[in-house]
Amino acid sequence: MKERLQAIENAALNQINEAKSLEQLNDVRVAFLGKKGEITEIMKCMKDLSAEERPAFGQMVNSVRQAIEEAIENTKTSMAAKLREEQLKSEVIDVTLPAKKSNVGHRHPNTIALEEVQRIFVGMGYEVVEGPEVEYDYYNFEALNIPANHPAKDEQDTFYINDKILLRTQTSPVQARYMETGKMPIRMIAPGRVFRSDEVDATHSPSFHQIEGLVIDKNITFADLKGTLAEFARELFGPETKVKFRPHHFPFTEPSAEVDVTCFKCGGKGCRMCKGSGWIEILGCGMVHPKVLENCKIDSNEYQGFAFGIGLERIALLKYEIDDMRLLYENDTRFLKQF
Ligand code: 2NM
Repeated sequence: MKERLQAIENAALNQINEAKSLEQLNDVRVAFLGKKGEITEIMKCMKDLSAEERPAFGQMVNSVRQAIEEAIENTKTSMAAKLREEQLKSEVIDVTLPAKKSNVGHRHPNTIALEEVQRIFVGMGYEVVEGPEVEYDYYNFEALNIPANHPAKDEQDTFYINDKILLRTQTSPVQARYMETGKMPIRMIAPGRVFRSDEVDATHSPSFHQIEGLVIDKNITFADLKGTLAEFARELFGPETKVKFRPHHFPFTEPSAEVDVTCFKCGGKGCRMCKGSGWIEILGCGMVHPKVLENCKIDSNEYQGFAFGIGLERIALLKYEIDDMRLLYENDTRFLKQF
């Protein structure tokens, strides 16, 4: 009996030694310690032994079982360690390799110009207000005193969604909506994307950006308009900048004007930048038409105001001396990086 047990132990230890994988090791465990394994089998001999022989036999079997279990456990541990080592070797990371360069982006010239304009007006106490790009015909045209037969309303110039809904052609509908709320006084700018059915060229795009301003209060005059825009021009183009108001026509303002500034490049002498005139046009403006005030539920006897509209791209092109608007939309990083 003793010899048989010893033979079982030897055989088991041999097979454990030879096992090449965790699976094979498990097979050995089942063959010797499993429910139908050799150890279980030999335990059945117990019944043939006398009561005196049984404890010694039981101890022997247990010590063989323990030896096998231990051997399996140890082999398992060393196999796992070896496996892990191989895995680490195959997944080696070279920490001395230079890191991938991450490209930090930078603000678009439009954004830089917008933030500059916003900074100036916020500094004068203006609120920045946004509104929908898809707008009612009513707010885009009718409320602003642009009649149904006005050429701007032509399908040639405006993107219509249907009879009543369109892509806004200006940001003044934001101001019409704001006036309707009845919050007085108003000092606001409305920046945002606008749409006009234009062919793309160096100075036109079907989608561009505007910043429109609006001030409504008691006793607002054209002098307030002039002073405000002159200060704006000086902040944007430098303290020596002069402004010139040329009479113009807009349906939503009366009187209306276009504003030129002295060329920031030549100071007014005339150069390539200002095409020799010494002046550069930068915006349109005027006193808000009483009809617009009434349309927006404001008593035009009590309140007056002025408004202006600035093309953002125009300011960006001027400030950064870019000669083609398309460059602003191509998003070639080699170009954008320069500003
Ligand atoms: C311009 C020129 C003149 C303008 C008018 C209004 C409103 F909502 F008060 F009627 N907002 N913006 C305006 C006036 C815009 O753009 C060249």
